[in-house]
Amino acid sequence: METIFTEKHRLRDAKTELFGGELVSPHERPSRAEYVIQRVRDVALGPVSVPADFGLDPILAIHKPDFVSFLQTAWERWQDAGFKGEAMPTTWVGRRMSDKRPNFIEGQVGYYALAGETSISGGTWEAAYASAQVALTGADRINKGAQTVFSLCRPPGHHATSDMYGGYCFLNNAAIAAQFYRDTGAKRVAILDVDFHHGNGTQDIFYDRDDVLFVSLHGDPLETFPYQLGHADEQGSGAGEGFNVNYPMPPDTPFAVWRQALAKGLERIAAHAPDVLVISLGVDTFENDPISFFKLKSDDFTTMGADIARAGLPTHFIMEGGYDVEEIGVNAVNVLQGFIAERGA
Ligand code: OKP
Ligand code: ZN
Repeated sequence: METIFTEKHRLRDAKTELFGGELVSPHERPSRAEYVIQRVRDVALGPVSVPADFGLDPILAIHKPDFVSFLQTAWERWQDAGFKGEAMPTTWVGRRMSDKRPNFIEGQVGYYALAGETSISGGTWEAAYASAQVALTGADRINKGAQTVFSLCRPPGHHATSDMYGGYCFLNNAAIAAQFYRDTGAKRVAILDVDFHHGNGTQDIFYDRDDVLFVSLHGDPLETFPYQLGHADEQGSGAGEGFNVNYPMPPDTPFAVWRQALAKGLERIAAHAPDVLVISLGVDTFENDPISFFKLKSDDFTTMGADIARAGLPTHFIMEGGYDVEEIGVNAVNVLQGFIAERGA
């Protein structure tokens, strides 16, 4: 299996995350990707390639132009305003308030943030852009006939909506790849999100569409981030009715239970008969993840990869979360090795 990776992910290196009322060193840190690429090399998973540049157009097919301009300029404008720390929201578009976009950067940060933990720092846009290109390059490989590919994206993407960032995400890499497949000939795409957290951004982007099926397994949003989306009764709207499938699960869910939801999700995906399957691959379902509450063990990730392989579809793995940093390489690559054991490299 080929891995797409760029060192440009290091440009996303914020100093602060708002966590429990403190500014802490971010859970989503550069060493995450380094542990994963090291493991890819240690087990000789396959070739590692740098991404090509597909430009802004496939990003703008998902994200609103004003949001992209905001991400491109936010750090500079925040500094120009004289603020000393990293850019973080202090205001919100609360219930029954105006949806008008403020002019001043402080107000714009609040306008475009869906959560407050994620600071914008120098290099964030450049890394997010490169991460999207890693996803697009993977999609291009599948389009050229690869059965599978691993886009080692960082920063992650599944919380980002068409016009909001947060939850460590800026551009929705999986959604950008899925739309790229549609725009290059695929009739139907399925996205399976196995990250511990609900992929609220991906759900929101495709909620009224029947061409991109979204299936997500995640911690019950009544108990964990992103809190305001991911319930089982969110099934799509309009033409998209029935094309959004959520499996929220409670604290301490073990793999045996999680795997039953995976089986149901894969059945729904088979019924959709997609041309390609995109996996939002978070490994924060791990038992020792510091911010999550499922109980998967390292070997379970191998089984997960084999289960996904048996769907028999061209499969594009896109890296999302996983914060037990020293184990993230083993756990993520276990999924890929489980896939290969079933289907070949
Ligand atoms: C990004 B991805 C923990 C608060 C953490 C943000 C989580 C973002 C997860 N008490 N909030 O892995 O889905
Ligand atoms: Zn997550």
